[in-house]
Amino acid sequence: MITLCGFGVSNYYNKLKLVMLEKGIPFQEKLVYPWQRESFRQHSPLGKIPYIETEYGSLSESQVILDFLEERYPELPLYPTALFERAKCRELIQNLELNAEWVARRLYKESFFGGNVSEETKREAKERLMIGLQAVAQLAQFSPYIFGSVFTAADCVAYVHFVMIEHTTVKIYGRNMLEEFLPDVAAYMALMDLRPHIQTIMEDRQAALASFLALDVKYDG
Ligand SMILES: N[C@@H](CCC(=O)N[C@@H](CS)C(=O)NCC(=O)O)C(=O)O
Repeated sequence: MITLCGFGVSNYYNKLKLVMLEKGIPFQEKLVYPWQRESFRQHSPLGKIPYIETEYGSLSESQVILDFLEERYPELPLYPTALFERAKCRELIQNLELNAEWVARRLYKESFFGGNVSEETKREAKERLMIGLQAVAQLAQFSPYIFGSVFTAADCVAYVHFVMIEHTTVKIYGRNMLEEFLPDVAAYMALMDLRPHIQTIMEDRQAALASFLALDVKYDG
């Protein structure tokens, strides 16, 4: 049995929870807060969540975990079967994470956690985000799923990160950069919102957010 460790406010945590729900993998959740990092650094060297505990040992980095889960549980695959298509799907995922979400993340301190980010960081992040979103726009298909006619791992990644990027660009720049670069995104998110497992992770996220806010701890992502 896989144990998913982290907390349900995290988009990287919810990416893996969605993957396991969609693949029908039996798993349990263990509440681990990122600010308790010294207590779990042996499982996740950077002290980041999520990480998983398995019968083999623990594993961190959500994309590595996703690929492990795909190989460990090949029934109900979340990647295309053809070799090159699989690589293209991963190319889209990498751009979503490294060049879009990871850039927007520099602004979460202000967009989600009540802190302040410098004007220089905002300017720099905007430029890089434009480049990243352009790359995503070039690779995304929205037909109707982000990588074609079948739901894939890229949808598990895109959905959770789009929620964060949209909120952040509206809050920080007063414009929805996601919609500017990806005109099909609203219809896509509406389609995804119909999926029962997406509804589960979003409901759980609301509950996790309420518990987190009640703790009144200092955390900025
Ligand atoms: N590249 C990592 C990113 C994970 C990540 O940034 N997690 C955040 C929560 S969403 C975290 O642990 N933040 C606390 C920290 O960086 O100290 C992955 O894909 O798992």
